[in-house]
Amino acid sequence: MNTLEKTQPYFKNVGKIKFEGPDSDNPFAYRYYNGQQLVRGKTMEDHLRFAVSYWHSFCGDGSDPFGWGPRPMPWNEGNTAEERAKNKMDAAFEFISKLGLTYYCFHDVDIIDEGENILEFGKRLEFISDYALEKQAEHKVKVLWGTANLFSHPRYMNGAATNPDFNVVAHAGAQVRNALDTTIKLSGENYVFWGGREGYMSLLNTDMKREKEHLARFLHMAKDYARNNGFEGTFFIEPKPAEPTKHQYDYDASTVLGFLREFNLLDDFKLNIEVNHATLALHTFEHELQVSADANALGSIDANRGDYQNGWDTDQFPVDLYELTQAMLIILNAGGFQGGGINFDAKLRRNSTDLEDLFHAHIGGIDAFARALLIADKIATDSDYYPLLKSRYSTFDEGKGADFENGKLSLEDLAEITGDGSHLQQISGRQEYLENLINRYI
Ligand code: XLS
Ligand code: NI
Ligand code: NI
Repeated sequence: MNTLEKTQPYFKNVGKIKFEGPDSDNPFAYRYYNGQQLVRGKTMEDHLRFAVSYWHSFCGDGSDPFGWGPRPMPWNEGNTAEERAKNKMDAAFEFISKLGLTYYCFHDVDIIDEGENILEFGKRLEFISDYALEKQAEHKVKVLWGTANLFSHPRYMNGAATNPDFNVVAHAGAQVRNALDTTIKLSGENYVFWGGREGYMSLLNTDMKREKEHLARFLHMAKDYARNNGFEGTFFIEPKPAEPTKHQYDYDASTVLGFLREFNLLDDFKLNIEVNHATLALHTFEHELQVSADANALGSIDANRGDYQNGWDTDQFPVDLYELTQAMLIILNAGGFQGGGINFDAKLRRNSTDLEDLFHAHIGGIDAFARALLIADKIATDSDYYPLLKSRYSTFDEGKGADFENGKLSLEDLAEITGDGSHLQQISGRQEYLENLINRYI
């Protein structure tokens, strides 16, 4: 008996997850996510574009700095890297299609082990991407985005594109070229750069200006290569302020937008906003979404949640309706994602060791987002939320306020208009009213 017969299907106790409505008491069903349901003339599936992330769901074994991984991963069996990679891919596609989802996201090293060197890694990627093409066709599953892991291997300890040693930068380039080839071959819709080691631990040994210029040069090369090889999707940068380095160059959405503008990359790059990275930067998720949307650069999101007591990237599955509703209000108002979707960059807790736990985690996250979408849509259509927000700025809609916005006034004009200042009124910001309004619709 070979390994395949022994272990497949991997998730024997779970069938296809279906929509059963809010009253269902089946833990393996959706209560709110109904892919084909129309919301504002668009299906829920098209609004949300959920993706499963390969690394957390099929590679992470639950290890932490204090102990090795307790997680059972029956798909890790196999005598060769190729066999193990195929088993893992079988498990991934079984899982994605049981959830009824359309997308997955991957790093190059997630889908097959690197092997001895970059040349062997390239051959292995060709092998496993052939298999991925078969699986994608069979299950009607697509790639939301691909990426290269330029942070785990010790060779990148001083950075990848920002490494002070050109030889390492060149190696990173080879790895990105292969990851782009793989993404293009699999018709990946987007490509992500998360600068895991692009930052510094100490300024004493860092020429920050030169490193950032190298990063920009590298991104231009990657973009040019992909465009010349038929890639029409969007590139995303995923901001994160710290961890693993003390200070990462892609600190937050504003910093990344400034960088993209400075180095003339804004036509091709948008942002991938991760909840737990926003909170690490001491912003809310909504803040980062709004900053991106205002720059017409809200590309995609990595859905997860931090922990109020722990100050690191805990990557828990999203559950908080109050926060997600506020996020969905911004996403809806921005007209949705530019090319991307909702990737669950989230992992099971170390002590969640049943195979079924992966289903509970995703079902919970999917339903929480679906519900937030429905609530946000109701707030947008039935409540006075948007009119109230707009009316707060109504003094700029006509007269002198409009002249101000249109650049028709000088500072002297402002002084003249205000006179002795006696006509100023006290106008409430009504924060508590608005906070209650969100709760009223949940
Ligand atoms: C890590 C990042 C990573 C990226 C992809 O914190 O979130 O998972 O999403 O490299
Ligand atoms: Ni992420
Ligand atoms: Ni993260």
